[in-house]
Amino acid sequence: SQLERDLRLALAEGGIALHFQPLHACATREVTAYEALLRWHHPVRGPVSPAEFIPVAEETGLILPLARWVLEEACAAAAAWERPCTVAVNLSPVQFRRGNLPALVAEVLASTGLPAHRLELEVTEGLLIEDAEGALEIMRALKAQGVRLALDDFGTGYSSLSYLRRFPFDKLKIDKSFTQAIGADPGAQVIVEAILAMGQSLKLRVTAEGVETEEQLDFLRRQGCDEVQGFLLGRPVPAGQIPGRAVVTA
Ligand code: G
Ligand code: G
Ligand code: MN
Ligand code: NA
Repeated sequence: SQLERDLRLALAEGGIALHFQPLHACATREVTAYEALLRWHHPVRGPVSPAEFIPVAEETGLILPLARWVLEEACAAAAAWERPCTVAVNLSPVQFRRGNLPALVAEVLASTGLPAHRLELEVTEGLLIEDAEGALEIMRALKAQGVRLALDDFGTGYSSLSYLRRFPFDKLKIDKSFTQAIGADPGAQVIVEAILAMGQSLKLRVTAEGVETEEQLDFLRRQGCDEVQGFLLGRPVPAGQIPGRAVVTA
């Protein structure tokens, strides 16, 4: 397709960028991590959302070189940040099926010098359902390297409590559709409370995504949520806007 050809060209010629959105400790609002998010400014169409081009990249196999570029960029950026916080990177299920992910992660950590514990990999529930055994093996290999694993968009898929117990996750990210219903939809609010209680009993950190109001933040803090992410506290920004480490010169 035309979109595929344009995407291939953009990847080769630097038309694709990573932006970073902060995650904050719920209690103090301190930045704990930044999530890397792909941005593509198409020369004719303008900004194209990853929600549109990631599926194309997955169908054509372009996702593998694209995902390698994302991991390298994100880890190199994080290694140069003034504050040594976590960088979160979204993964595609295709990387689990044929990406040799543990080897890629080891290679990129070594080449960028980023300590493994500062890298958090986000996966979605679909992955766990497609090929649970294969995914589990790869996740164990990643955990053995010391990277952290987060389950993204939690609540929108089909995963059950047994998935949460079986897979070595460190964190759950509550999908923004639930967060945004806080204060508006009592049904969704009950789901948020249940996810927080579940996370606490399974000793998982819980991040709420899509926090847009002080009311939502207040509710989440009172319910013991660990972390928040959303337009209220910070939008995704270009890499250059995050303070870098002072370079020591002789
Ligand atoms: O940033 P935005 O809301 O436009 O992202 C839309 C979707 O694209 C989200 O589901 C997000 O997880 C996904 N996405 C953004 N960056 C990446 C990336 O680097 N890799 C993968 N696999 N998905 C990404
Ligand atoms: O699927 P994933 O959770 O990785 O997608 C994250 C996406 O959510 C990003 O593209 C980001 O732009 C978007 N996002 C982050 N914070 C907010 C928010 O407060 N409100 C809305 N509507 N979208 C958000
Ligand atoms: Mn994510
Ligand atoms: Na999400």
